[in-house]
Amino acid sequence: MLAFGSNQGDRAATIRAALEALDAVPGIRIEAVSALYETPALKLTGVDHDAPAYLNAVARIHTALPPHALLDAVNEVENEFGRVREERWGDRTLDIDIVDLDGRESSDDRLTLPHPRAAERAFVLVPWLDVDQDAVLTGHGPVAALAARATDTVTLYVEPPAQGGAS
Ligand code: PH2
Ligand code: MG
Ligand code: MG
Repeated sequence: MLAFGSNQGDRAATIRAALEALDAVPGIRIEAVSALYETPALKLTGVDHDAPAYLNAVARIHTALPPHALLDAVNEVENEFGRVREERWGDRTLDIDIVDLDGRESSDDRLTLPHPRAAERAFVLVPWLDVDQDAVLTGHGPVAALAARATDTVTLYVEPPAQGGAS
């Protein structure tokens, strides 16, 4: 499972384009995508209602790539969409996190699986339920139970209609 977040620029367009770019990588197939959710920015100091809100989504993938090759591909797509690594948890055009890879548990200096903070983030758990109601987060239990406990708020995002066109 991959999680997408954006709180800068055209958030929905960026997430959509990133999904397409990843699906085009040999060895990665996007199998299912959640709805988009609008979520207040979570900073190291807590929820920051003054920062631009995020759009978040998750995608179920099938991949033939080993974890670090997948991470390389994900980082490349982040860079392609203008991600600049500055402040930790700072505003960003695109963040893609590997949340879970077939229940694998591993950790090194580049990648920890499952994602260490996924268990308490409604902005990951709620969209995850869209693509798999029975999902289980390795080491933490059913995603539905975790989502019920998470305290951050997520709102289903309905895209504004395109301007112009036929009337
Ligand atoms: N990602 C972060 C930090 N804070 N807040 C929201 N609402 N959504 C995110 O995806 C997010 C965040 C670090 O990756
Ligand atoms: Mg993240
Ligand atoms: Mg990240």
